[in-house]
Amino acid sequence: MNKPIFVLNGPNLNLLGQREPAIYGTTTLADIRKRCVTKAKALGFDVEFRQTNFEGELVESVHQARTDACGIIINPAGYTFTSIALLDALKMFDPPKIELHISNVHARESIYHNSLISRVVTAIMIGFGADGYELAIQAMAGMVKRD
Ligand code: CA2
Repeated sequence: MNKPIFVLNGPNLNLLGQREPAIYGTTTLADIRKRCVTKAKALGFDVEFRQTNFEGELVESVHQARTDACGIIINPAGYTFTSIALLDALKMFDPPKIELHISNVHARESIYHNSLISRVVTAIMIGFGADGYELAIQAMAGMVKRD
């Protein structure tokens, strides 16, 4: 049995589905979690799904993933553009890692254009809305099986 896929979510994503539906859709994070678990199960994987509003907690989840996860899918939300601590933690995680954004960040204001973490991830999933999470699970399962 593979170790679980860690799906990590950063600040404010707990409010998904409650504001700005034109950008982020109407799906809640609880719905996304269910969809990830179902998709992963069909592919023979478990999911450890987390959300935090705290940078250090996100860093600690990445540390834990070094021993407990087969891969990381991470939507760091606002920390994407500010967190060197998260960048450093992800550098120390060797298995596959996917950066995910619900919205197409490149079609938005320039403050959302310069991800600090893109340079250290294996792949990026951007702009597919909530569906991106299931697509990322599928892609991650493929990468882990090939490893
Ligand atoms: O598109 C994404 O997934 C983002 O990572 C979301 C972040 C934003 O800073 C990134 O540029 C792109 C913001 C998350 C804000 O969460 C909300 C939750 C509910 C309603 C509105 C925003």
